[in-house]
Amino acid sequence: MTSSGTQPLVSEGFSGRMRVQDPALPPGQHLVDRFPVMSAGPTPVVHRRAWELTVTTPSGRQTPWDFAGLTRLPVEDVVADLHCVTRWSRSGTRWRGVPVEALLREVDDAGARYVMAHSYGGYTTNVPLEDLLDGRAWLVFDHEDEPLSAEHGGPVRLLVPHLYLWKSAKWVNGLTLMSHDAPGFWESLGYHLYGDPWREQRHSRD
Ligand SMILES: Nc1nc2c(c(=O)[nH]1)N[C@H]1C(S)=C(S)[C@@H](COP(=O)(O)O)O[C@H]1N2
Ligand SMILES: [Mo]
Repeated sequence: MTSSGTQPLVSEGFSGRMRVQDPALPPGQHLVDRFPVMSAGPTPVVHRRAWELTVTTPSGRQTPWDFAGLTRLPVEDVVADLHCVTRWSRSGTRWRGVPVEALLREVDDAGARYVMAHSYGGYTTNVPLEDLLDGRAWLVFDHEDEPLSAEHGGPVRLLVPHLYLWKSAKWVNGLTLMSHDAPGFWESLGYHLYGDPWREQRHSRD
């Protein structure tokens, strides 16, 4: 089986199993058209008006944000490829949100090297602080020109597209700056602490 033109080199083959690696995708990933919902628990329903997020510094100082405050920050349109550790990827997904940097700029991050993202419902995931800076991570609230649906993390989710998608915390409600790294929910269960899809950092020993 072959594919050509702009079609990626993904072949389902007659067995439905054979896949040719697409050089535009991280190793072991294949493209899907639909947007799967991957949630470890029930979907919290939080309205934009009720949404709150707390930024906590290493010294314990807290800065609260609400939706109106978030959207007063510079809003950006983002096009990103998504890579889930369960091996599906989506290319060219469109989002609107605020760079995480814009929130962190307002706080004293002295001594901070890592961030724990917290979600409504208790989900957590850890990311190095520098990975949230320089236009590489956003707090997003629109997807494909629509308000982000609850099942995909609305009203606001973290988007860190250069890491596996489990790092993109849905229903985000906290960013805690830390001096040392610590595992979040999936990382405590054996997922990689960093999660670079291009280096296939799926599990802690990868
Ligand atoms: N709060 C929260 N965020 C989460 C999850 C979750 O269970 N709870 N699942 C993660 C995982 S494993 C993936 S692959 C993506 C899935 O996002 P989607 O449901 O929009 O596809 O969300 C990530 N963020
Ligand atoms: Mo995932």
